[in-house]
Amino acid sequence: MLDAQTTEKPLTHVKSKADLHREVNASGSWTVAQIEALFHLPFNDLLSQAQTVHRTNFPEGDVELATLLSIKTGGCPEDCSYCPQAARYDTDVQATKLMELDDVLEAARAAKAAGSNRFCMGAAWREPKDRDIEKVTAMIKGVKALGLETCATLGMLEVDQAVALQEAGLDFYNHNLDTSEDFYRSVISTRGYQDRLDTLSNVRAAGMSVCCGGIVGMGESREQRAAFLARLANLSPYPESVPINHLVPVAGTPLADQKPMDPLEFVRTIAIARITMPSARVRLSAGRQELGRAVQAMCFLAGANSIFYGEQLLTTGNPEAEEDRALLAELGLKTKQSCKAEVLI
Ligand code: SAM
Ligand code: DTB
Ligand code: SF4
Repeated sequence: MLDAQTTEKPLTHVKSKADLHREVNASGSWTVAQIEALFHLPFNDLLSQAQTVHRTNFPEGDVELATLLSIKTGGCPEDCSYCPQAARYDTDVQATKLMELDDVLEAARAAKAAGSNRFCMGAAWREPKDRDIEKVTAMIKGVKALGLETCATLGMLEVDQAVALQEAGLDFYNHNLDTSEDFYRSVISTRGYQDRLDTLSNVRAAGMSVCCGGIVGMGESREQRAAFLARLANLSPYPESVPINHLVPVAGTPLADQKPMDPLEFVRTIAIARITMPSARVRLSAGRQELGRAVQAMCFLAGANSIFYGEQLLTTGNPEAEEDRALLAELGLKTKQSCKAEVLI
């Protein structure tokens, strides 16, 4: 019988598409075509590549738990087509005033007690006023003093506002590109892509870490998804945190009737975020209730290593904390918090 090794010459001179991507991207920049080629890889090859990148960059394999709190809900003047908090859409969301400091701190204590390591405060503003910044800085100081990582998402920021937040102890600012520049125009008209890029550069200038991702499943094409991931990966440096939201279609918003995207395409998107932004925390964000356990498990395999934790996102639901703990335990995944505790012992 012929030895397989003699019949099948190792094709060392032929580079796979995946090898080409790795080489080209030693330069650190991604073209849309390269990312589209990743989307076209056989599913198992893509996941295997993503898992290798993941293990190299996160040998602990831990999952970060981030808790969200809506500190100011609804009544937003913007027209983001996906958002239940836009005042112009008739949704069930009731607008509220900015929360009181003590209530925010109580929620942060509860998040910490439940095992969360990051606390993210979200406000439905186009941009904060300076008097809002004063109130939010007090919240940041209080949350930070509890020993939690702090994150805020308050809309567009000027550089002096970003500096004030950083000085108060804000670790991360979340501001999403949301989608590709061309698809963006069909989703939001009240602010431009460049406004978002400007806020991100103000956040960087103030010395904070960037949390920036977006939403998939809004009806964008695969090419547009690739263009969106290329924009994120080509930010210099790329974001430390990358939330990938699956659209939650909310009644009353223009995207209420959007058909869910193919779950395998969602897993591919996560894998490509991992490959193109190797050391970022890739967060499985909105839409986890709809994804179910099996798809989430595939997302963890593809390199997701952060989730929003707690039964509420901003205005929509999220899996129960207990359900998430059970899922992570079943998959044998440690949390970032438990890894820290092991180090301390
Ligand atoms: N108002 C601020 C802003 O837009 O920058 C901060 C809060 S806003 C709700 C934060 C992000 O939540 C959005 O950029 C979007 O990615 C995500 N989001 C909002 N509604 C969503 C939905 N229905 N499904 C999935 N993600 C959503
Ligand atoms: C992000 O990218 N996703 C979070 C966080 N950043 C602020 C928000 C998801 C919101 C989902 C819709 C809602 O609950 O209102
Ligand atoms: Fe307002 Fe943010 Fe919702 Fe857009 S995503 S409508 S800016 S709260």
